Amino acid sequence: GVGSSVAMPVKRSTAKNSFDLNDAEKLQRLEQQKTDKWHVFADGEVILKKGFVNKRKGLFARKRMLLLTTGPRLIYIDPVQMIKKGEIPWSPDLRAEYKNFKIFFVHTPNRTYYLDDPEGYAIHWSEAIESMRKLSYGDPSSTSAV
Ligand code: 4IP
Repeated sequence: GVGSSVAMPVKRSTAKNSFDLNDAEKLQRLEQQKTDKWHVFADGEVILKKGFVNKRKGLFARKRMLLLTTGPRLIYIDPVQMIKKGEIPWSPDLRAEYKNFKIFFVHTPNRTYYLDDPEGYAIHWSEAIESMRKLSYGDPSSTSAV
């Protein structure tokens, strides 16, 4: 399961995974989230996972706060200037892959994002993103398997 990578588990027997929030749960989570300093960047979505990552582009890496939210969205923020810098565009073709404990990639049709989690939770990130993809767009592997 994906429970280990999620901060706040959701108690609902019918949920496919803990990112699968119903409307009431979403409202409750949004209410709780108002005190979170990153809430203003979440565009009214529920933050499902957040953490500092280094995003490499060219020679340099920039420290960013990465938010995985409902939507789904992947938003990154400059934590010094407190400015939203961009988003990793979601599509059914997005794939997350981890290289090791610190390094993971997010592949999109037009770009691969090179990310590293200095705390060593790269696996959690890639699993959370993959879970969100399957929840949002379906799991191609599950139709043929089992
Ligand atoms: C920048 O390098 C930062 O890495 C930007 O990241 C990145 O934009 C720029 O790539 C890249 O040139 P410098 O800070 O050394 O100038 P961020 O936006 O997080 O600050 P994105 O957002 O696209 O990764 P370009 O190709 O987008 O300009």
